[in-house]
Amino acid sequence: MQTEGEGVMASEWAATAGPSSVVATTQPFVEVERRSGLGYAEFVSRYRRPRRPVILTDAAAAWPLYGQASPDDFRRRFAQKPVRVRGRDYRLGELLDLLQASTPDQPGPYPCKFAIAVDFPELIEDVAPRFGYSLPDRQGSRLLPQRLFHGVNNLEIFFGGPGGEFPYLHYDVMRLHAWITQLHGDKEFTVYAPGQEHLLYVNPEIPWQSSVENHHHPDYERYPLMRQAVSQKILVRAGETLFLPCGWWHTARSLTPTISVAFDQLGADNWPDFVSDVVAERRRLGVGAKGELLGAYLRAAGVLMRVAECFGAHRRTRWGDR
Ligand SMILES: O=C(O)CCC(=O)C(=O)O
Ligand SMILES: [Fe+2]
Repeated sequence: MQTEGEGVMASEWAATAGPSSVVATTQPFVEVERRSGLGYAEFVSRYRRPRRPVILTDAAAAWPLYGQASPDDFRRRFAQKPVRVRGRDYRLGELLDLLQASTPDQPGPYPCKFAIAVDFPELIEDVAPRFGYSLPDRQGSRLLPQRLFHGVNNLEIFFGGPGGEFPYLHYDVMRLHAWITQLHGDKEFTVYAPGQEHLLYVNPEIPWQSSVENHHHPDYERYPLMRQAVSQKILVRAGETLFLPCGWWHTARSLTPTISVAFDQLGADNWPDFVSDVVAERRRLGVGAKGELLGAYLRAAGVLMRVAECFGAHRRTRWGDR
């Protein structure tokens, strides 16, 4: 189905119910399923290995913040907390007021995102343990130069209001797997399967981002190939966690006041993708020879990490532990 002005939509509200009631599609990729009580082995074989997104309804159920994260809860705990969004200073209570008054016509600021470890250290224990589906994670490995993650926040909290739209279409940098838990409200993700880069006007300077402005409503005169791109809308509701495998292009918008927690995962399965993006970035920056060396080191380190993982490495469930 292709509608003027909307590109190709695999389905509307692809995952509003369980696997049996997803909307049928004629598109080439499979619908996003909504699962609960999923076993780890099935998660790996059915979703992570084939790189198929899934919504887990109970992945974060053990977090103390689960079910306790409304704007009112945050106002009670943090109303006076100073926060900075897009160069402007607010108190969190004031920001939450703006977001609750936000409408699609007059949206409040978005994204209001904060590194939990830096801006909300009080919350670290409230979003733990890290759920097992998202492990192992190599990002904290001692074999991995941590400067590679400079500027990448690995555990973020987002506040949004109706009409708040994420500003660019992207995949998560360095091809990390993305995990996004919706603690409050409804957020709509628009996702594009990997392999459609030739239709998405990839920004040559920032190859994990599309250069299509206003991508929620693209200008198809200017970006005609976008019409052929197959997208899918996924509604993620309070309590649910979206797994977006590496390389899936996505963007999001809040339909109601929302609070979400997002983090990334780097495992053996997306290691080759990670290494090639890291090397390609060095090449793009004109330091290709250094990039090749780094790539060789990372490939070797990956072998060691794989062995270590057989003995339980990279399975820490506390944030910040290495
Ligand atoms: O929740 C959102 O607005 C999208 C977040 C996202 O994709 C990201 O931070 O990488
Ligand atoms: Fe993302």
